[in-house]
Amino acid sequence: MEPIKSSELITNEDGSVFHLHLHPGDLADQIILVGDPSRVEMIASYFDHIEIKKSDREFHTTTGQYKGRRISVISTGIGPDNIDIVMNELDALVNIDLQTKEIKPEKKRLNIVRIGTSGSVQADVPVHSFVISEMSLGIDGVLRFYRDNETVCDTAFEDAFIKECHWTPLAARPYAVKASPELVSKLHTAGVTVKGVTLTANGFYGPQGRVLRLPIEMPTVNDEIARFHFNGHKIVNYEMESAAIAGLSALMGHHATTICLIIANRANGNASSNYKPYMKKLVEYTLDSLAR
Ligand code: R1P
Repeated sequence: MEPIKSSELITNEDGSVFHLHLHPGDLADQIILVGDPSRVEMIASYFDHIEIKKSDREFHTTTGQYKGRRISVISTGIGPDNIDIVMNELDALVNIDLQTKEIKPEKKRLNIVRIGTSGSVQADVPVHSFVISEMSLGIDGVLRFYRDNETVCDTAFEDAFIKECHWTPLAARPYAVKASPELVSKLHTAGVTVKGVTLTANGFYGPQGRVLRLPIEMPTVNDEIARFHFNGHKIVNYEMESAAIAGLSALMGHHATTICLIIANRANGNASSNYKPYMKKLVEYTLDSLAR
C-alpha cells in the first residue's frame, strides 16, 4: 500500500502529530478525553507520577500513572469538529508509522473514556447525576463523512428518532452508535451511575433547543426527545462530543464511552450553581473504576 501523503497526515518538525503535538511513546493505551483543558490539570493532580505534559491550542495532554495504571488525559476543547482531529491523530499515533507514513499491519486498540459535563433532558435525572453513554446519537454529521459508517450505526433507532421527534434537519442524518459494552460495564455501578443514550449536538444553543433571541426550527423537540424511547433505550443527556468519539472508535476498532456530570436539567430548568466539587467526585470515581 502507498504511504499516506504528508499533506494528509501532517507532522511537525519534531516528528509529532500535527495538532496534538505527541509522539507515539507519549501516549498510554488508556485515554481520558475531557473538553476543558483545566480538567486535564485537575485529573493529573490525582496521578502518583507524571511522565509527560504537552500542549498546543486547546489540546493539552498529560501522561502519568494512577495506582499503577498508565493513563493519558487529553483535552479536546468544545465540539465534534475537534473530535475528528483528536480521534484521527490518536489512531495515527498507534496505527500508522509517523516516519514512513505507512499503516501498520497490526492494529492497536485504545480504551477511550470521555469525562464531560452535560445537560439532562429527563426530569428524573437531576443536576449532579453521573450518566454513562451506552449509546450516542450524533446530530453533528461527523461520522457520515466516513465510508461504511452505517455498519456501526443502529439504523432502526435513527429511523424511529427521525419519525417520532419530527426531526427536520436531515442534511446530516442523525447517527446512533453503541459504546463499548466492556467499558460501560466497568464504569457502571447501580445507584451511582445512570445508563442511557447521549445526544451529541454540533452547537450549544439552537442545536440543543435553547432559545435566546433567535427562534428555532423545532421548538418542541426537547419534549419529544424526552418522551422518545426505542428498544428499551431512552435519551438522557445532551453534550457535544460522545457520538463522534463512539462512532470513530467503532470504525477504527477502539473501545470508547462517555461519562458525564449533569450540570443542568433542561426538563425542569435547574442548573448547578457550582459543579466543580461534583466533577472531582466523578473523576475520582472514574479513575478508580479504570484502575480496578
Ligand atoms: C459546552 O459547554 C461544553 O461542555 C460539555 C459539552 O460537551 C461541550 O464541550 O462538555 P465538556 O465539559 O467536556 O467540555
